[in-house]
Amino acid sequence: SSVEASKRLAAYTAVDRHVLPEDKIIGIGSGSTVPYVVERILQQGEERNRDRVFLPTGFQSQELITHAGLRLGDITQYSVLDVTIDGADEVDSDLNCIKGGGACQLREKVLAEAAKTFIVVADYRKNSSVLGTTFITGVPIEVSPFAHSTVLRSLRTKLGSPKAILRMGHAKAGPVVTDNSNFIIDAPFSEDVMKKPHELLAKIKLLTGVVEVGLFCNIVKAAYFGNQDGSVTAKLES
Ligand code: DER
Repeated sequence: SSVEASKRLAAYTAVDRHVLPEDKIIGIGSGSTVPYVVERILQQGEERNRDRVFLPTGFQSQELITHAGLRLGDITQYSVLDVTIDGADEVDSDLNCIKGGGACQLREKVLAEAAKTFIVVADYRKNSSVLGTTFITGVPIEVSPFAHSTVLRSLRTKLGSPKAILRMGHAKAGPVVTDNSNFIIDAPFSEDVMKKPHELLAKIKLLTGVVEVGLFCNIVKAAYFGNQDGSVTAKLES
């Protein structure tokens, strides 16, 4: 389908431009686009990948790395990564992202911030101008289970997200539990609020019990979107 082809296009372009021979410590994100990133890195050959190490952003990412026969690394061994590549749920015109559709945003943001270069790869559906217009289920917020009801109440009554909701499992009774044993709240906000994601991020982060917020601001160096016509759109840090 053209969505999968566009994911592959974005991933291949990003790897070709940003995973260079000198890049050895590489962060691998989560979701359905990053498998194409690993696919392209494998095509660089065993010789090139022999002395590289790959850091995962969660269980799914770890499985992707180990099943590809690539060497797994731990963030505690490396304080800086050369490059991290990850997907996103939506990217606005200033390279701010909503992330956390896969409930992995805590480790994703750690590896994104620890990298010299953080790159987003996505299909055309994620290419947006204002956050919240294509990804409409809300900002994913990882919370301590103990505090989930108090955080929900604050979001609904003080931060302007009356429809904030605890993310429930589909093939699992009860709420989704993250790789860090926390819960996820999805909190939709008005378009005006989403036009200033940095301000919203700061407000949500201050709520007691919030572990991490799926708003990535001033972190992305470049985002690549595969298009239905086979072209690639690049949004670059200005
Ligand atoms: O949860 C995330 O932020 C992931 O990166 C994910 O949402 C990206 O999704 P996709 O690559 O499967 O579209």
